[in-house]
Amino acid sequence: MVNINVVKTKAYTDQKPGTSGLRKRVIVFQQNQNYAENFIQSIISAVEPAARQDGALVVGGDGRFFMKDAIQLIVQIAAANGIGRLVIGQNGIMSTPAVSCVIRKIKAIGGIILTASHNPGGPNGDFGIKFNISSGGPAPEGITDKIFQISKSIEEYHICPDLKVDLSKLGTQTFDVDTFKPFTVEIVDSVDSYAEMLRGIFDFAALKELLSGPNCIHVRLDAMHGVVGPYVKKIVCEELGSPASSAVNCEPKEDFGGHHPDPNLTYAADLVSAMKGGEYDFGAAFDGDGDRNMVLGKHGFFVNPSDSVAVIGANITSIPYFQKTGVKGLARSMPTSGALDNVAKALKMQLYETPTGWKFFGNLMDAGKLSLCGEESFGTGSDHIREKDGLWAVLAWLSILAARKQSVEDIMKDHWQKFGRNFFTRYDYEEVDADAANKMIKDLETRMFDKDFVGQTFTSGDKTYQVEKADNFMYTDPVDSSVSKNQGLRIIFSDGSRIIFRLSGTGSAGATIRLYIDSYEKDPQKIYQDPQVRNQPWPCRRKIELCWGRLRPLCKKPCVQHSDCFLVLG
Ligand code: G16
Repeated sequence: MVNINVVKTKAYTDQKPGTSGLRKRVIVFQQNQNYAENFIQSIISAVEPAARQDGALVVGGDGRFFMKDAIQLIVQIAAANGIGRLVIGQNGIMSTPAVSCVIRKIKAIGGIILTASHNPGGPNGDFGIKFNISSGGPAPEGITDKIFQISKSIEEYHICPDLKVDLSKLGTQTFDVDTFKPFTVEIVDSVDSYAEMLRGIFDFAALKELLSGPNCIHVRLDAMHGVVGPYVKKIVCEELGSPASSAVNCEPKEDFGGHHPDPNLTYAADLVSAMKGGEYDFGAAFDGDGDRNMVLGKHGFFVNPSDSVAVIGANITSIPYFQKTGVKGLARSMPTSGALDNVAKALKMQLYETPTGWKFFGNLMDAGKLSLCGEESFGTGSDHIREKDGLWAVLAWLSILAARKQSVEDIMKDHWQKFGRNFFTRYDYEEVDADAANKMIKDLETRMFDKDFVGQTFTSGDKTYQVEKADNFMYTDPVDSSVSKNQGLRIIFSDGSRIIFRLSGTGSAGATIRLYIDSYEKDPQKIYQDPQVRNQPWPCRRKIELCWGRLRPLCKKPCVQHSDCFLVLG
């Protein structure tokens, strides 16, 4: 018989889940007494007691430092709170999309994912705990608010301190927990259910031909020592026949090899330089927990994530899943470029614009309104699960390559010729003082709401932009009518070009200001410009840094007071 202890604890005030779960430095979880215990108890307390005994929770993580300790705590606290069954990936490993898949497959009441996504790991890095609901998607705001409220007033947690689970042993372990009926822990293969799901979505025979047939292409998939490694090896190499050498950095590591597991041009620089050599036709990188992806073509041709989802949308019939389900609608997060809108318009599909955060797509999918969606932050996915899905995106692109028999670059250029191009760039100002960042957003909002602002024109090069609308994005969910306010400041010009400012919800220290620029071009002579040059926010960028970075005292006014800060397009 396993005993339950009731432990008195002191509440913390900072356990508010961000865009996707609670993310903090590892030392915050490690050094603050009961910090992890409190949050895990708060998550489980948010699950109705009546749903616990017959319910299962899926648990998995991206392999980062502190994950195994957190899983043992989840086991002990779940048992003590009457959860009937836990399903855990072997050695704790399970990608975020795979957790979503398993929650849906076994009809679990939810899942807990241990990840800080693309943030660095190791003892000095970040850790995160995220709760997903029975649909397989991240908990919506109503539930994360409830968890936060509980965490602010928690006085005790329940735990079975003697209960230890061997995470390496596949199979079911059963425990007799005091008060409750047997508590079972099932350790499952991390890849099996997810691979089975992908077989039902894609034409594996066509992909096998593409990756290992007589006219095969050469791919390089870089897991950045995150959780996707075992998935790439098993699905892409073992099953689809790509050589073992195409799987790079595929051993999950607690510190991601000392790097940021962030699939973008900065942090996946090794992949970019390997691709430049011309040996590979297709390259991709994934983040720590496997939900983000970056796609590259031969010689390192970069596919912007906002374009990536648009290309998948325009070629959606290359994917058997959508031939069966039809296309119910498309969606993008607000800051994501309007490339997908152009596809939706041309193909007469419904397009939804949601706030940043994958959780906002879930309601639309559950209501049968949404099939394909994407975000500028390297997230792409569909209603096959309720998380973005890095490997799914790669197989989607490979399906398009197989069907069109063209290179990535040619597919992208054809797309721009047909739909026009949205030049998209994003600038991040990280770890700035949180109060100063909030003040900057407030000051900017005040200026944007000035009665003379709408209608003003700004000229850059041969282009003139007129402000058509300026607002703080507010979203009313079309399904449950819930309202999410203050989702980012938008300056929208009459040709659809946009400048957006918002504060990130995924940082672990201070604040991160994001500046997004999306400018549309349909002149075929101009669609091949470099977006970094076209959307250069200099000198705006420098002024933001001067104001809100280390040199703040040099500039007393918010930088947005300087009129040239708005001259960022062109
Ligand atoms: C999370 C969310 C995404 C969001 C991203 C960036 O991704 O799931 O929907 O776009 O954060 O959010 P922010 O701009 O607030 O930092 P992930 O991969 O970090 O879990």
